Amino acid sequence: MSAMFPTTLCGVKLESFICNASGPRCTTLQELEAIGNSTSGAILTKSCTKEARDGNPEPRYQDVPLGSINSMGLPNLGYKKYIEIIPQLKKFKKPVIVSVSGLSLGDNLEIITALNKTDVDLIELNLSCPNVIGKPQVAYDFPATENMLTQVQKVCKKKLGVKLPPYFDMVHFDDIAAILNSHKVGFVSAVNSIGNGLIIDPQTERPLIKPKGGFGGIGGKFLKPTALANVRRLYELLDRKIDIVGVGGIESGVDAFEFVLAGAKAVQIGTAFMQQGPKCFERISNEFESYVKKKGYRELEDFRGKLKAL
Ligand code: OXC
Repeated sequence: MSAMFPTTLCGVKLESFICNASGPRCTTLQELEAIGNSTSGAILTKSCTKEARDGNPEPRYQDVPLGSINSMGLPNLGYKKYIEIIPQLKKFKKPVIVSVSGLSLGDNLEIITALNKTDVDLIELNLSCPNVIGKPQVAYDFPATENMLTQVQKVCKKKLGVKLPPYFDMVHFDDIAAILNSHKVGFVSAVNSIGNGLIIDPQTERPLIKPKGGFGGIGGKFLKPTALANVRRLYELLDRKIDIVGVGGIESGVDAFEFVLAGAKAVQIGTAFMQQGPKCFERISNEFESYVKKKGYRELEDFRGKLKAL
């Protein structure tokens, strides 16, 4: 195993800055243990809700040459189960992060209050799932996001991060950054999939996935430029005390390098992890190591955020 690049997220130490994204292969204890046994810098769970969910009807995930489309609909074991297995996950001696995606403000408050009493290291509050039928993405509604964070910070005793959707307008970057800067947020994970894309199979004349007439979250290569732009703009706008985790289309060491250059302190792997399994963390880490060594860099802080101007 080659050298890993350590980092911190709100003061919590990660042996490697390359971690799994919430979503693929992180729902069951077995899947989470496989992440524990990999070089992923943390174990991040599937977003949990108050009750267990089966999620949306299948087919609900498809790979395509430029990435993936999914409309999983938050299938998960329910937060109580994740609380029960935290002690087993802590045995891997890496930070355990629970992703929380309650279907209402009240659900989020209940889940976070329960997590306060556990050994979880960090909470990632997912305000950006595009696939729950009838539920808009909270983080596209700025007053709702403001209210959510105000209420959550009243109860949350753990270090809290927020999983953001991709933003596409400069004004929206300003709006979300102002909200995040005025609340007790320790990190942001930018970004979730691009919501409500449609991929059609011209042969069968049908969409690739079943839920919502084929509309789903777009991940992988399609997403990388948008994700990089979100990381970069948030790096410019957020108070330095808010760490940024880059996620969106990272499949190589060079991709990870670009995210750190844009300002990310850690990166998460979604589609590539889904496609390749837990070995992808070590491969991306090795590629990253040889790339930055060639450049003469020794640690992330040598180049983090230092994107050059043209
Ligand atoms: N983003 C999420 O936040 N959740 C999942 N898909 C996605 O793209 C899901 O469960 O649907």
